[in-house]
Amino acid sequence: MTNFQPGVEESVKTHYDVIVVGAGMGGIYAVHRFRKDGLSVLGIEAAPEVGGVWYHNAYPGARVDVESYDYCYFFDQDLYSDWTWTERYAAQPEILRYLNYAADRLQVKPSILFNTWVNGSQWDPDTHRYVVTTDTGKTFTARYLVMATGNLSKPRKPDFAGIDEFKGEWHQSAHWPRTPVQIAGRRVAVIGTGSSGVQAATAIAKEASELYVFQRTANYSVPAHNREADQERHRRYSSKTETIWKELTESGGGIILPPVLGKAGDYTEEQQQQLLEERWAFGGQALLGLFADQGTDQAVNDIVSNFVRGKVRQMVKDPETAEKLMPTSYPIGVRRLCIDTGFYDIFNQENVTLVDVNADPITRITPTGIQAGDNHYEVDLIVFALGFEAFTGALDNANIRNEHGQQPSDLWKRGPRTYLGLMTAGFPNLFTLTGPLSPSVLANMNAANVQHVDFIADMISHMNERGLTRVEPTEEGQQAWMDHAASLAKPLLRLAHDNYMVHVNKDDGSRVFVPYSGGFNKYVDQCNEVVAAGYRGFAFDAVRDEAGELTEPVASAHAQ
Ligand code: N01
Repeated sequence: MTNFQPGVEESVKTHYDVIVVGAGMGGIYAVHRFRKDGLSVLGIEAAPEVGGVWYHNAYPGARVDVESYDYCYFFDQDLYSDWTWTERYAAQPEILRYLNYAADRLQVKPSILFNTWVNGSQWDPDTHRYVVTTDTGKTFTARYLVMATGNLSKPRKPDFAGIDEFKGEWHQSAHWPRTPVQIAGRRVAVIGTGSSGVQAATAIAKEASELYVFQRTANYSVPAHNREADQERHRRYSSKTETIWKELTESGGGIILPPVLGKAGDYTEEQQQQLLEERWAFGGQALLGLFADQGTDQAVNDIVSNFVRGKVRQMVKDPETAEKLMPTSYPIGVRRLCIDTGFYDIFNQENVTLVDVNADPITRITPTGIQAGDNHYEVDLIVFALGFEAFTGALDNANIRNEHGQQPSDLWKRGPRTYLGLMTAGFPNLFTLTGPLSPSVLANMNAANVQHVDFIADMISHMNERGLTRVEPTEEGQQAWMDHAASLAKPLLRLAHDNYMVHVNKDDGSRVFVPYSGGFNKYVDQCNEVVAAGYRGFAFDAVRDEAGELTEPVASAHAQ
């Protein structure tokens, strides 16, 4: 297969204003926005087509857990209104179609080099450019490097003993093959019960002859109540995309959800239960934003956690299985809430067995199945849904080096350090979309990506209008952001519980909560304040000649 989409081959040149790595929802918008600003842009994508995680996570049952109407681009009214969602929570194939639709409409594909891995990015301090190399042997230079590679995009590899001897088929949920995988009539194991495992198991249970769900930590899951898309709502949004976008940026998660209803103590016990029932019936993330103090007060959190445990007890007929499925090791909302479409019900099916990995640890994969404790489970197919090397995995892949030969993760040994989640001190002109210390996994990824790209594009325009060629956070600016983010995370129950969102320093037990926890709305306000204060916390410079004069032309205004 060619590495070039039609139109690229003729136009490929070695230097660009911006290289955007990754062609998921962030990368697609980035290529569009930078190009619209009159910049020369090259997108580089490892996959043969756009989509990013929505290309790779093609496992059965994969579906968005933010309502479809909110999970799309709002910057172009026609782009919004000309698309029709079929489901309230779109499934992966539909999202991939949507992203292709957007990429085609915006005509970004010709600016993207597909089937190409970035395997090195070296900052050149003399020219203020990155030298970007690829696995196809091509080298490019770019003034700005924008990593649209996602924060949950490098899956953890299964490293179980014996895996190479397995005679059946195995796949990772996050690297699902493009060729159909037979499920019907086969004995299947799903290992992992985070959002991916819960979705995969629910879908696989419908077809497999036997399904073994290997659970290490029971997670809270609430029903999506997925149904046909609300076309009236879509029409309403279509007629006022700017207003809806404003609402998203004024919301805590970049999602339109029922509002927080004050503290739990404002209500009687009976009212609390009534409200919980209403949120359960609404479905999805709404349960997390009910009481203002459920994320900080253990007793209030218990009310919500116990409510969900009660639901599990009602839904799962076998009391022993129900007990194992009830999360007890952490408060609700501390880890990502799973949003399901009948997950608990599958355990009432004859063909589904829950395997408690804590009671019976997986000791090895055998040629015919999985050995867990004293039990051997014969299977034909294993699905690994083991999570991701969150936040840093994809960045490390690109082998980005500053002038001292360091990668960002070399400076992040005690937890990621960034300014606004967008840049990290020591790495000029390198931008990360949905990076650590931005709302990232706590916000609608689409909204966050668009906001980040707009911030970066405006900053580049600001620089071009002044002949500036280098930007980097100051140590003080970055530290102030880290302190601000840490102070917001400090009272949260979630800081004390291990999962991919918390970086724990083993020597002193100190913890960094990696996403920005102040809410998408507060984050957007902070970004706007930084800009209004003349890009407070950033230091700019320019390539100068021996006489100290600027060498780059000053752009009068950016193109439209
Ligand atoms: O990954 P996870 P995920 N033996 O890290 C288990 C987003 N997402 O891919 O909890 C046995 O949550 C591990 O066990 P434990 C969303 O942001 C969104 O499911 O570590 N088990 C856990 O159960 C989500 O938060 C959607 O004890 C092992 C599981 O593997 C994020 O992606 C859909 C194990 C990993 O869970 C990650 O979700 C899907 C072992 N050796 C994902 N190692 C949407 O709907 C790990 N596990 C948009």
